[in-house]
Amino acid sequence: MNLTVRVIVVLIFITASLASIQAKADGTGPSLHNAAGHAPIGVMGDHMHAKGEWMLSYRFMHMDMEGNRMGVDAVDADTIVTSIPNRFSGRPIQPPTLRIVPSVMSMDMHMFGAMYAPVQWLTLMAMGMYVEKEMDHITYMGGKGVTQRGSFKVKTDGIGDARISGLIGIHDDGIHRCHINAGVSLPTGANEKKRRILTPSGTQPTVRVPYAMQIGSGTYDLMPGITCNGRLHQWYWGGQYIGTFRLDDDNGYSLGDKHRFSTWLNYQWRPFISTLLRLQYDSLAGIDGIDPMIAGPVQTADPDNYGGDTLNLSLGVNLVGQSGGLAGHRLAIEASLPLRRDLNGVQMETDWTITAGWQYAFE
Ligand SMILES: [Cu+2]
Repeated sequence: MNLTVRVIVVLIFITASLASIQAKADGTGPSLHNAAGHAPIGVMGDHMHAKGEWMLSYRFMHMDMEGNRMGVDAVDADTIVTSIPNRFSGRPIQPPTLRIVPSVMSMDMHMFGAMYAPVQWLTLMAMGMYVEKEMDHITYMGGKGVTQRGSFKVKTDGIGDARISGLIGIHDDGIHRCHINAGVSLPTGANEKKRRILTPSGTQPTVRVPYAMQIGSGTYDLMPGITCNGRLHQWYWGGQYIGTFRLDDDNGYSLGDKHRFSTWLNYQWRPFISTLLRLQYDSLAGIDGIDPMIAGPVQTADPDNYGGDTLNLSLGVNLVGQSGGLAGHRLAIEASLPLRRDLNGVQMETDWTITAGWQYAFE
């Protein structure tokens, strides 16, 4: 993102935040104490709290990827290593095409959150996370052909990027409620992790792993957004936009800006249980720049093989405790499947994601 666009985004963000502070929200709306009063657990910053109310939460997210795709079409490993050019070709020992292919990847995220409303129109939110990633690779022998040399696994883990947000109420008419999400992401996650790999010539050097296997973005990100919820009888619905705009770069690059649109429908069968349906559309730009320490005949080392558009469908269940020791506790689960993926370059494809979480609201 160029500087002018960044400045404009920052100005819009500040103006919207200040304007919304004027329009203080008040009154009642969807209640957090019913199953219908919550968005799917995969949505962050979906609700505000009443003045003086706290919430602690833990979310676990698992993402599973297998196989590769170019644009919207699947592509197999033999085709990748015989036809996709290696952008580092021409440097010492770099073959003309890719020779290492990621086959399976999984990511686990443990997210710890806290929310507090110091006043009725503002809820503060902080989130920390611990991330674990695993990627299996197949290494092909030498500079050409489809003979495999072997396989290797890369594992990375660590504290991810921290997020701090203010949720500012801008509208409440008893049925509909809207707030601004004013968030920042801090570069607390590592982006210089090194691991041992297997090269086409059979050596096993320890190198800086590609962007996909790093834990943090390396950058300060602005995360502006808007969320609206509505409720009528047993039905609850909502929508959210959250952007991620990289404000700087680190090690010569920044990850792509992201736009995420989510919309959900929630039906409450009993006050303690509801089922949910959600559509999520993500538009992620490619990596801007390049880390000079990341190079190799593998798709993940090339910044052009990042970003794309995905549309996911999710199903979820919310359970909210109604009385006694269970009051204020929510347990929820959400599973997502991709409906459409249009990826830049050649990339692994996400097959499914599951998010489970616990939230506890108290005064
Ligand atoms: Cu909350």
